[in-house]
Amino acid sequence: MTDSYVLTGARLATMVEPAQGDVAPYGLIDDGAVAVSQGKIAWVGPRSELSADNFDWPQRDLGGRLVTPGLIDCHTHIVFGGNRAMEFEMRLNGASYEEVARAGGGIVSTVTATRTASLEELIADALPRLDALIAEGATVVEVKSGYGLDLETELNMLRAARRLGELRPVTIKTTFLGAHATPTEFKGRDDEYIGEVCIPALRAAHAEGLVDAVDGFCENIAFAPAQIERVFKVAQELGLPVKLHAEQLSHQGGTALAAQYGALSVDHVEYANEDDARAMADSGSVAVILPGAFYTIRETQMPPIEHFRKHGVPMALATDCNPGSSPLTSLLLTMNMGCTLFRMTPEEALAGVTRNAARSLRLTDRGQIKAGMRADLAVWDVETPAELAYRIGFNPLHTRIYEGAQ
Ligand code: DI6
Ligand code: FE
Repeated sequence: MTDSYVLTGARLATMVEPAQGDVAPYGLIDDGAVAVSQGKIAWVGPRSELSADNFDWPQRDLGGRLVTPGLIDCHTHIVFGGNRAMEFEMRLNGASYEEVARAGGGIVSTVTATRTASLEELIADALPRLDALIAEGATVVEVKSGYGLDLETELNMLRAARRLGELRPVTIKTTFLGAHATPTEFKGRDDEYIGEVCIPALRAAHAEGLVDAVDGFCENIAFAPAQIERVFKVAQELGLPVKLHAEQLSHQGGTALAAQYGALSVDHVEYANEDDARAMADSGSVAVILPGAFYTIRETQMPPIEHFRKHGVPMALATDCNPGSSPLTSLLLTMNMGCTLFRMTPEEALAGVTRNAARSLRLTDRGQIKAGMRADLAVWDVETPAELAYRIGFNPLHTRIYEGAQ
């Protein structure tokens, strides 16, 4: 396609912020047009308002198809070595947690496989996962470290993530997650791990330009708020934004800590309470809802969606793609799960993988179809936006447009 063109015959789910309360659901424009130039959106509106003297560029009629912003997966761990199918099978054959652990299962096995893999292998293993996301219209994918847990492998994971963004037409945002777990060699010495490995690795990764944000896992099986805070302090000193896996399996107070540090997002949050929701509203943090993990571990505590709604906390939805608790590479299925498991509305689900996901990554030019934004778009063979969340295991993507190019 030429540099400048106009898409017509499009039903646009613009997903613009309903700030004035005068926007239709989904920011819908029924018979819309989008003018694209130099990879950016130059104009958006009803086709009837598009005049030849405005945008006299080649037109492409989309035959009434639905157009949304390109999808954004704002929480993934797609870079890792090996997989955990063996332990999945062992458990379903009745093995206990201890038996799985003794057979070398659990997060430790992924750490071993990730440390053993070369940079090229990490990239090659992650590509099919990334391609699955792209095939459903993803134009931005966040990728975390956290399966290296030593300096060199944490850096390698982030290098692999950056390389993915060069190999595919997609924006990769990298997140340092050194505080994901304590590796076996530091067993029972969490504080030493934070001081001797995690923080030096963060500094080294930042010095190499590999870090867009800093994350941690605040949980009784991972790190306490005081340990996470040590990492957040360094992030703050380096001028890096923070986010946190918090209140996934129990209430540890991670959300309050994250809010105190102005976190971009607090993720999982099944066990968050109304005070946490208030704190997140005050700090402007996005609640990243991860139904794939909830489903996989057969959690029963639902995230407090009502509190988030009541206090105006923006909600995002993401795959949490990881080999243990969420081997999921579909944002469409994630949307369906957000609706069916958590009673999110289809409009909240779509906002969760577009506008609010962009916000959780501090991407100010994505996630909405609006003049000035990047022309990252998804064209779907559906009539209504609710169809995206409604179907299970069906991919109606027609065309994906990345920075104006198809
Ligand atoms: N939350 C989770 O559910 C996992 N990590 C995290 O931060 C599980 C990671 C794994 O089991 O590999
Ligand atoms: Fe995660």
